[in-house]
Amino acid sequence: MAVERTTSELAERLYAGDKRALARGISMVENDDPEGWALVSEAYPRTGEAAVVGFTGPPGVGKSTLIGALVTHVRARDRQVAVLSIDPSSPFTKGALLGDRIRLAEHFLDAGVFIRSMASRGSLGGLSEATLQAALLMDAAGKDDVFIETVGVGQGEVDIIDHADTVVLVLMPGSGDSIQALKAGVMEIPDIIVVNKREHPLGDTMIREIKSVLSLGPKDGWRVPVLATEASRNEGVEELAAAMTEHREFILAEGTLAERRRRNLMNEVIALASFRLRSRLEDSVREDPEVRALLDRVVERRLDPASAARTLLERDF
Ligand SMILES: Nc1nc2c(ncn2[C@@H]2O[C@H](COP(=O)(O)OP(=O)(O)OP(=O)(O)O)[C@@H](O)[C@H]2O)c(=O)[nH]1
Ligand SMILES: [Mg+2]
Repeated sequence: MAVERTTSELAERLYAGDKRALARGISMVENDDPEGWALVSEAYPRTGEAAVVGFTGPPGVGKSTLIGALVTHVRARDRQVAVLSIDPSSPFTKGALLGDRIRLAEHFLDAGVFIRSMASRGSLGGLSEATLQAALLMDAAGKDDVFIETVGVGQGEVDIIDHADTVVLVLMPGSGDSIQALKAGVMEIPDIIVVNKREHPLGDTMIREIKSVLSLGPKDGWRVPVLATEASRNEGVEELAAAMTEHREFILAEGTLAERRRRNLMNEVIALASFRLRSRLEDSVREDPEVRALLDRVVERRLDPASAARTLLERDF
């Protein structure tokens, strides 16, 4: 007889911090498996405890190395940690995951560390959806810290960052991408800015440039610190960890954390609902002759697009 595994059994294992249960739950949500959604729904009341930090920045600036160093730092304080790296599957970052395996290698065997990568565009029609579910499961599994890594230069990374309590923008000196990120208004996003590879000759210049851009305006009363690190030698990592803690304390004290989470969760519900509506609509366009006939009438100029859309929305689908 096959062993029956109910969602609840899986949930119990998840709460106990079982890595395999967590891995399985994440795979289920990644594959849009209803059991995965049931698991998240069961585990949801247990979430909200983890400190979720998003790390974003151009390819190759040292995000993974920095996260690896931070993992060591938080483990020394006996905190449980999960790392979620979003693989953008871009030609520029080919091999990034293999690289992460190496950079995070020392942590793979640690029972207190869970490391997972996810494709940025999954079956769920967007990165944020599966990512949030994965982060929730990590939270429910008792992780104190959840670090999310995502590559970004412009606006694309904003949605993933929407799930973080604290956003760390990582840049490096002498990189066109980093300068572009500075100019692209990415400055609106971060709570902390890190210039990694600070040993680079242009390190100080970069820091000065960032500070002058920042002086244009504070963010919600929080002064965005600009830190310099050399992640590969563990330099400046203590200071970064301290800044992360300080930011968390600040948003907790100011009530910004609650506000931010409320906004993010509302956005999430709307995003989920829109995504589901959209796929139902697309299904009906494919499968429903009435809908196809409606679209044909638009093509034949007998019905205008807005009226057709209104008719579509009035239907039960
Ligand atoms: N010189 C120097 N090299 C570093 C430093 N930190 C990381 N590196 C190196 O920079 C390269 C890229 O580091 P990663 O940590 O993979 O960078 P990443 O931002 O995660 O890269 P992607 O995930 O591909 O976007 C690796 O070869 C690291 O060893 C640093 O402080 N100084
Ligand atoms: Mg990386």
